[in-house]
Amino acid sequence: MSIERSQEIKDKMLAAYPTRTARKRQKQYLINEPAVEPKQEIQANVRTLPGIISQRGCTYAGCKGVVLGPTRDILNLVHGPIGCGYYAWLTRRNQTRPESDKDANYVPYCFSTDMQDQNIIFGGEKKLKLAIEEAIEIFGPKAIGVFSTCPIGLIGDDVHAASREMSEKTGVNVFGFSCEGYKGVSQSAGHHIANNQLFKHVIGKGTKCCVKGSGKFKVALLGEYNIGGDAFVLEELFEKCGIDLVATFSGNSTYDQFASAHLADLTVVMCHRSINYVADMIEKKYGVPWIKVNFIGAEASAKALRKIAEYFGDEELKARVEKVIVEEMAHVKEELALIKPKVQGKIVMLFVGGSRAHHYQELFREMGMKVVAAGYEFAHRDDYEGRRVIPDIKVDADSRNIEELDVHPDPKEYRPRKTPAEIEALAAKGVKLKDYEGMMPEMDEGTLVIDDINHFETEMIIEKYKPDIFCAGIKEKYVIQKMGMPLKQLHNYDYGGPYASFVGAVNFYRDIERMLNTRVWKHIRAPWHKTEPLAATYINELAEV
Ligand code: CFM
Repeated sequence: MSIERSQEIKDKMLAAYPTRTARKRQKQYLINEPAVEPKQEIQANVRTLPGIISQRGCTYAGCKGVVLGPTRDILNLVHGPIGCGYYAWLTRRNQTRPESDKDANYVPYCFSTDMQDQNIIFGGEKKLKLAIEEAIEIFGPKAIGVFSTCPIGLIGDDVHAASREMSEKTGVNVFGFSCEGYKGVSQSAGHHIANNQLFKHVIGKGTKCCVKGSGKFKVALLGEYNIGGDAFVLEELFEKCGIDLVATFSGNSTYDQFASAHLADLTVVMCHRSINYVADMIEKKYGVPWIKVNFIGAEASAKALRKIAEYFGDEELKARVEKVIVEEMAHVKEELALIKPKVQGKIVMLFVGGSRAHHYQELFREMGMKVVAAGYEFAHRDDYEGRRVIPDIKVDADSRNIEELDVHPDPKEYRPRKTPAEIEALAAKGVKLKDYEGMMPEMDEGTLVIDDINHFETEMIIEKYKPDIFCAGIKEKYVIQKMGMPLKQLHNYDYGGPYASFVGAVNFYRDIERMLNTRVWKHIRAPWHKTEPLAATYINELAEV
């Protein structure tokens, strides 16, 4: 896509808006020029313009739904009306596998305080404490998370005090989240709140006896939420390589895993947006460094494994990793040889969350497909431009609203895993700690980057670019499919997946090829194709004739 063509489309989209809206909106569009200096800057993580119909979610969705949702033995209690509680309920997204039938699994349950009018008027803390007591009595969980919904913040219930009181009374670890839906500009605020509370109340509480495996290579995997079973295949992959997965945040996870994540010797981060805060805080307090990885795509998975092996610097591990890559790649290459000729050159657009719009570009690149436009719903500038911009990101009233924890090295447990000289040597080998370069440097020149895309813009870029496939979520799916174009959901994978690791890549190649080449799209005729549009003439015009 040429810069001129993208510019033309950008101008057309902006022309539809009132001047003030266009002025604000244009800061969130960018025609990518990765080689240009100074580097381009995009506006992100700001309030959605009123009336624009964003695809974003709320703070409660980010905290309860995303970060804590997949945890199976923390009882997640939603403090609020039952409408919000609906989202505490069993979802297809969160798969989990307890080790035995006797192990706790609260994923299929919905726990809510079911606030009624009179609780809203007179306060709901009493009801919350009773609900906590009842939950402990019936389920006997190791921990309870209490999630505040919008009305709770409005009436001023103190979920933290109530949680503290119940913790002291019962001995169960109960902690609250001030994750009222309106708290931030999107679900991103909810991620941060979830990170803070997990760090304050869970991480670090575990001891060595909680850690599975006794191997030399202990890793905590952050930002992996087991969508479509991704965590399951990653667990298998790590095992094959002889790497011990101490904890996953939070796909297929347990409370004990979270509690002992600081005992790993390396933190690897998949979704940077949702959990980089925990990775940073673990490093500061316990001395465990973190690296950014991506296990979406076969090449990406190989790269991630090599990065981990290089970090540990153990020759045996490196050899084992290479052997696994060769084995896995054999199948991948076979499949790619069949699929690639059928999909090569097809055009893709991805507008997803805060990391997948980047991660899935690797998979499409492997298939020889072309990404012409991409964007996040709620990511920050660092996810677009790289972490180097973090010091320059303006702190506004909305981001100031979210607590920043002041973290220091733990006097007893801080143990730097690498010396400064080792860190330097790793960087020289391409393993940069605490680094993420973001999505834009990996996208082609002339591609369109749009933050917080709305429905009008979605339709516009589809009309202008005519992509072969659009990747987004359920809110966009049927509207776009009615245009006669396949939409691949990347929030929950429709009915497919897993897509992580080498096995996942093969699943993805097959699913995309099927979606692209099925003839069903040619048979779809939008309603406006079938019916003659209604036409009329003014009566007074007729009278004049
Ligand atoms: Fe991270 Fe996620 Fe994502 Fe996200 Fe999400 Fe998600 Fe997502 Mo939907 S944590 S940013 S808040 S990878 S729910 S599992 S798929 S928008 S791109």
